[in-house]
Amino acid sequence: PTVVQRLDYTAPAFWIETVELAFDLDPAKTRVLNKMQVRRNPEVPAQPLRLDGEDLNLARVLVNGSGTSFKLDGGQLVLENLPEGPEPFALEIFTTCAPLKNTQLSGLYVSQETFFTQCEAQGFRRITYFLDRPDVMASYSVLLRADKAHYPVLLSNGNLVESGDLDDGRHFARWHDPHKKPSYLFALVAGKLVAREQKITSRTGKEHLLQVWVRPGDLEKTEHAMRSLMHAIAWDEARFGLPLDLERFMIVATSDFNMGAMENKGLNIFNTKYVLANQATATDADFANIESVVGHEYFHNWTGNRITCRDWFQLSLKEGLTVFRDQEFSMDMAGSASARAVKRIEDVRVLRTVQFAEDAGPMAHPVRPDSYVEINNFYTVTIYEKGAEVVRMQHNLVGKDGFAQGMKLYFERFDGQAVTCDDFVQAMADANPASPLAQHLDAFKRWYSQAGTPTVHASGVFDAQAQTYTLTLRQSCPATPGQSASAKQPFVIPVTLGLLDGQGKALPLQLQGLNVGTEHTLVLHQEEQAWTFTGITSQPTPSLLRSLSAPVLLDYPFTEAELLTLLAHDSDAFNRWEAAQRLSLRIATNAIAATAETATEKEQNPANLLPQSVVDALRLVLEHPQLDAAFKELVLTLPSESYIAEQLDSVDPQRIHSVREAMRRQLALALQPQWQAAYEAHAHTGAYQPEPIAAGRRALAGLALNMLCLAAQGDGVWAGKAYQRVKDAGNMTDKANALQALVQSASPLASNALDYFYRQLRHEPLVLDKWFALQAAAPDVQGSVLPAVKALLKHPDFVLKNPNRARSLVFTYCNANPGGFHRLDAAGYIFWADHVLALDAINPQMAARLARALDRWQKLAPPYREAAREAIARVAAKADLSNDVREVVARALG
Ligand code: HT7
Ligand code: ZN
Repeated sequence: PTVVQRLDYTAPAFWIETVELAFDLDPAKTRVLNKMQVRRNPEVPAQPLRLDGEDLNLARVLVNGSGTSFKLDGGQLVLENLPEGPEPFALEIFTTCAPLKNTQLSGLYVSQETFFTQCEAQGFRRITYFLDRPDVMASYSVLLRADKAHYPVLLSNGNLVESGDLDDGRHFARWHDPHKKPSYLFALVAGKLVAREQKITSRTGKEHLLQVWVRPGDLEKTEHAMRSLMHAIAWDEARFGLPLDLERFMIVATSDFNMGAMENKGLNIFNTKYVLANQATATDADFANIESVVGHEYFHNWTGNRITCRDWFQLSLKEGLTVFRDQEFSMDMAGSASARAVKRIEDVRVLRTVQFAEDAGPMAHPVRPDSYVEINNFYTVTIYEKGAEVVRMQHNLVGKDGFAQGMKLYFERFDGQAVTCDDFVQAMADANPASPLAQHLDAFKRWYSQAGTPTVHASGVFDAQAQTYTLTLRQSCPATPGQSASAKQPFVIPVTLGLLDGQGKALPLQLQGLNVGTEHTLVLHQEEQAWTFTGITSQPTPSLLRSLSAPVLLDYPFTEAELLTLLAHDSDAFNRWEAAQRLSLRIATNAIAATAETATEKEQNPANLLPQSVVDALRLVLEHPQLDAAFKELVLTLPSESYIAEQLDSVDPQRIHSVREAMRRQLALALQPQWQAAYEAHAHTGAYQPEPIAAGRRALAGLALNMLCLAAQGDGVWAGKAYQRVKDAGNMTDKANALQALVQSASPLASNALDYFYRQLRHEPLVLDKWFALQAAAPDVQGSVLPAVKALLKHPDFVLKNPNRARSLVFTYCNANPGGFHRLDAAGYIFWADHVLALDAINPQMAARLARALDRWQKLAPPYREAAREAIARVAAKADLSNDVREVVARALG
């Protein structure tokens, strides 16, 4: 397979100025006539025009109305005898494709008798021959023709120009997009759909029509998506002065979709999971995700669509920035400082469990990668989440207003263009010339070019006589594929900190005689630097990297007393949570590492791993009269098994599982009265509203019920209450939490409850996904999960071809149930390999995502390691593997 290199970028040899597409939509054979105005790029030496194409049947090519010679070369259509000179010429290409056979869900496909397109990153070439690259921006006019009875709604980007009836029961619609766009933003939809509509007037007095299109019957589940869209529009205008630039903005939902959603200009296409919600079918997390994904796609309208990427190596230019924007949107919508902190903790949890693991594994790559085989493999947590952290650091280095100024300059310079990550950060620095970002710009850019998670090693020295506290920070970054540790240069790392006195009070900070308040951001830009705080009269406790001010690991030898002080008193809610995580993480990793000979007395008694001091501190949090329920739920949740695994050099997944379970059981038993009180105080939240305070209360009630069922070993009164709640709960959050409590405590009532849930909600596809996922994540009592998963594969509601369903069962088992997946008999790995191969024949993008479940096999302890390697090798040995899967397994094997 061809490796694409970032440094090989050259401008296109031709520009495509206008595109007129005419579709005769037919599921078996759709005809596409593509008329383009093309001109040579005078800045590039003359060469043949090479148009991308994939899975197309070519019927005819005309240049200025006449037939012409052409070649087909490795999927590309090559035209050599084109008019000389700078004048545009007309190029017409007539092709057909087979949407019904398109199980990859890239290009034009059919889902539930409706046509959809997915063109990012390289799906447009599966619709017609084209310069399918993001720096070729054209004006699009689209004519759609289809049978009217089967496809009464015909949608494409921009504005509806004309529509009407044709012969033979067919009809047409003509759309024109007033904005130039790259081909990856093209979209069409045709089918039996209905819309929730909303007219809005922007601040400038312009009228806009908003529509959310769904299948008939789903309309009442669109209220939250529409409300989220209206909030997103208002937010972008208020925070960044970016208005909606379209008369009509449409969202369409489909149940067959490879990712979450797609920001096609004016015609966003969404996975139903991120559109459809009512209280009976969607949890609080679903409601929050809908708000964030609707916001994310809408924000792309400026960051991605108005200014797009020069090439796919710049993907984080739009994705990192847009994730940062959706995170800020969700925080602003959440309102209170505590709710903002909760959102930040949730985001950091994903970053640390998934992105840090990616950064430490075989698929590690810089935020702006240097090479790829299959671009679809690079829609990663590094591009998205780490990319967002890199933008967040810029935001923090220039300040909120400075960031808004930087965005303004970015749009003044580049609106309507396809640009690079460097262009963004340069605009940010130029708009803030006195900022630390501008001061350290070249070094800051290393966040885009160097992969790996840096560690900040911190040490502090208190000098009682001099009344000073000297903090020394040193940074290091491990080797990553293609980048040795010694070749890496220092990153620019903003470290936001405070110092607490013995009573946990924030100390005033003085640096070089200057008062800098009680919180300050140090900028570590060399390998090692030290700062001396003056006027410090007693040994302080440092609260470092507040709100995770940089995507780094912190190595500081906290004492238990320091962590308990931070947990009880830090003014930074994030670091309070962090202190609890550190306390339990340390206990878990020590217990996991302990052998029969080295184990302490506590470690020999797994029922008692957490010391009384930690249990007491957690009890205080749980009983705290002022803390929000959502925050309590986060503090009382132990670090996940995969996060614990990341801290270890040699991973025995079963050992991690049993140690964490022992700690969970200890917390369940030790805090039983407090769990009961928490449940009783929060179990009933009144009329359902998907807002952060009530959602936090439901989350804490859910955790409490889980713990109460666990403490009772899944039996007795609490299991009975949970079962009743599965039956009675008036909202999906409480119902799903109660079902989870029964399943996770392996209660004898779990099976009846699952049956009840299924019978009640079997007609709701998104709820069925939850039902499959709950079972795939169940505890592995006597090796029961894999047989249960295999039985569910045969369930009449299971469809491997449907990505949501495959994710709910197969991906959940392989990615989210380490205790069930990492079996001593290797049957989990065999199952994984079978399904990577089965999926590869249907949908390579999905197969490649599943393939990543064994990314970290090198860390596994024997016998898991060898068994996992064998399974990966079996996949790699398959002859006709897709490039997608081949790239992942080849990198895994090293
Ligand atoms: N920009 C969108 C990416 C996306 C995508 C990429 C590859 C294959 C299928 C896809 N569906 C959507 C989504 C986003 O980040 O907003
Ligand atoms: Zn995006």
